[in-house]
Amino acid sequence: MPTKQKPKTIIVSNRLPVRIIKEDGKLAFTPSEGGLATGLGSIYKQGENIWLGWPGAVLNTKAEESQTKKELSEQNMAPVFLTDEDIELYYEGFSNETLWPNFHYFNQFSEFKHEYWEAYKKVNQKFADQIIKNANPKDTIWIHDYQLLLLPALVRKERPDISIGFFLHIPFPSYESFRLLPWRRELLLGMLGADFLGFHTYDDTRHFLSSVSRLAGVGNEHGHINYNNRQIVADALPMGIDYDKYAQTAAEPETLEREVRYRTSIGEGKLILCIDRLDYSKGIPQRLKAFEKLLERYPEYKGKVSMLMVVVPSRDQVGKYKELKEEIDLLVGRINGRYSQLSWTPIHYFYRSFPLHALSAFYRMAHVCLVSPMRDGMNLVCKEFIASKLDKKGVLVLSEMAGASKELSDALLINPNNREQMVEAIREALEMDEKEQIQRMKVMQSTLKRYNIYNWVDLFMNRLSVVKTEQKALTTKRLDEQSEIALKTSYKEAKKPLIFLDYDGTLQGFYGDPQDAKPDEDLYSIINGLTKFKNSHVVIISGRDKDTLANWFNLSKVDLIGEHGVWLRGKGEDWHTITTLTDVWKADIRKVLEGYVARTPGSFVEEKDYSLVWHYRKVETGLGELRTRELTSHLKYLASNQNLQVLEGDMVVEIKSTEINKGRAARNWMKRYEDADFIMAIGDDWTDEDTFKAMPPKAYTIKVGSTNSSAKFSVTNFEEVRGLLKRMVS
Ligand code: GDG
Repeated sequence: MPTKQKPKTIIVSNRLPVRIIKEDGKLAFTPSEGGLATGLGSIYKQGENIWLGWPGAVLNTKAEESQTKKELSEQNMAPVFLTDEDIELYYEGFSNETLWPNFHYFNQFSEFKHEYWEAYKKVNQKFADQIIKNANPKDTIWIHDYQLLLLPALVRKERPDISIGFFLHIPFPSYESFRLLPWRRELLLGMLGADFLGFHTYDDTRHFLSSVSRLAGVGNEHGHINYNNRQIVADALPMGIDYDKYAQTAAEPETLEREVRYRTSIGEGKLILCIDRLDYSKGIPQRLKAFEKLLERYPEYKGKVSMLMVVVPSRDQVGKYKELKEEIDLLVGRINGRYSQLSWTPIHYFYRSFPLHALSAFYRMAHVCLVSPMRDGMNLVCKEFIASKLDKKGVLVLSEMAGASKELSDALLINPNNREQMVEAIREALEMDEKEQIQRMKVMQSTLKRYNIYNWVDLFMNRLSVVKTEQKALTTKRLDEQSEIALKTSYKEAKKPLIFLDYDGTLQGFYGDPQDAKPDEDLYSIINGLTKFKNSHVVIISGRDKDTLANWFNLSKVDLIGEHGVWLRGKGEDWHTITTLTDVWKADIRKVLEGYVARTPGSFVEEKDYSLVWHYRKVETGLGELRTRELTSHLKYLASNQNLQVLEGDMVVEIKSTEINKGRAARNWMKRYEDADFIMAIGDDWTDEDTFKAMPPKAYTIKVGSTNSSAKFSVTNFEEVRGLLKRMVS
């Protein structure tokens, strides 16, 4: 493993931004500058940073491989070599025949083949091995797209603390589509190896979070997922384009010359421009049919309006793509055959790609840009069209199924399945007055200028680094020998110690029946030891109901705080409460909970004075977690306007008033013992986080279990807590 270098960034994607051409047994390397490559250029070309991926050709000899390695390393790239079989099964197979259709809601085309899956795992591991060879623990890794969904977790396994970002360029489908994949859980757990996950739209993010919650049993709070003691964030970060590059290209002499040339050959009629890769997700036949309908319904456009359609060749040897190509050829032939005039062709159709200046000339010439995919992660063509419109004249007709529609609400938005609507939108675009065209274009241009590709790259890297910093802040240090000595010293020197102890999971383990978790002799003797030590005040601060606590600790000289802070009682005193509370909400929520009990064998409802608790410790593994997800989203909806909070504890979901929390009660109790000169709080679940946060800076706060906490220290389990408490008084 390389060490002691400055931290670097490693970009990882299936393809490197390079083209390798084999000619007469020689290899030639040319950069392929797509939008992503341009944006990421500001990163991977710096210092020791690299871009890692497949170079785009299968190499046959070791000599070819070492030449490729050498030449690419001069351009800050590192190759991952793939075989013909890898490409066939991992790339064309699992990535493009399984994931692509599923993620674009074309499930009828999705192939579920075991050999594809095996190859996908194997190639993701190949990528992981290359990363591990290159990566230091302080490096940042940014992984791109659906071909590498397993990669984040594979890297995480070998480099537990490294920063990993992931961006998905295609849609993340709704749970209802994603759940159809036989390997759905493995794919999600693979993605959860990342620290920050970016998606083009809020809907993609929402779909991802819902799948994580339902399939992996891991919930989230506003996109923050706590998984394996790591705080992961998922968010929408729509990708932009290199705006200035497209605006500049549109003004270059080569573009203007081309425009003149093309106009001379096709005449001055209005143009509807469409540019896509050959793919069923792009809605090409649907769009052709809409254009045919337009000519049928509005014959005045004959001879005056043409469609300029560029379809970039892709996978046309594969069955479904071959069929699509044939369908497009037939439709274009039919429409042109039916409507062509000697001086006018309805559809100018090109099945090939063009250089950038030709594309730019097309963007300039187009009166309407028709972007009508059935599904598209983002779609950059529509953004490039807008950036190229220097005179701000032209109209974008955009499918609401493209991610870009969320940003470009000044386009004419259409549902690509609604032919009538598409026809009328094209007509509206053709007839729109110039003032309105300019008005709409202005708004879209200023959005795209601001949220350009460079801004996107910066935002992504910043978010990732913030997530990582927050993670570190939340990672609690283990209570080691030295810290324990300091704790004991300050305890022994104190005159008035105050100790807050949570009960379940902190002083006692968990039992199927919560009543079985009553204190044992060992625990009583620990508590008695603590209460006898100087003028100690020991407070049991628990979610338990007050009667149980009173019953269990009747003979101990402890203060009690029950129901997460509803009820408080100093030793020898009566219970009192610090808030005026109502429980009228209980009847409605109880009904909901009982519905879940009926459907979930082993679960039950506990009623406390001011809260209701749904317990699922005895429920079949997996089912309880699944129901919890369902129940919490159901309850959050119900609770939002009733001043209630829904808390997830250890195998419980608790509903109570927002006014109640342990922090508030602890603060109240600290006022009572204002002269306390040693304060300690120990707890295991996230209701105890409120206690930790209420503590003064000098207090010792100790989290039991995970290390993800705002407490200062952590210990592993309740046995360790007991050990510590015994040593404190010995
Ligand atoms: C994925 C997602 C998401 C097209 N024809 C020619 C040509 N192009 C260029 C366009 C544009 C790019 O190809 C296609 O843009 P997409 O947005 O469709 O991007 P993809 O990489 O195919 O797809 C997509 C994107 O990732 C980014 O996250 O938007 O939803 O599927 O830049 O200009 N370029 C040239 N000649 C052509 O004939 N030179």
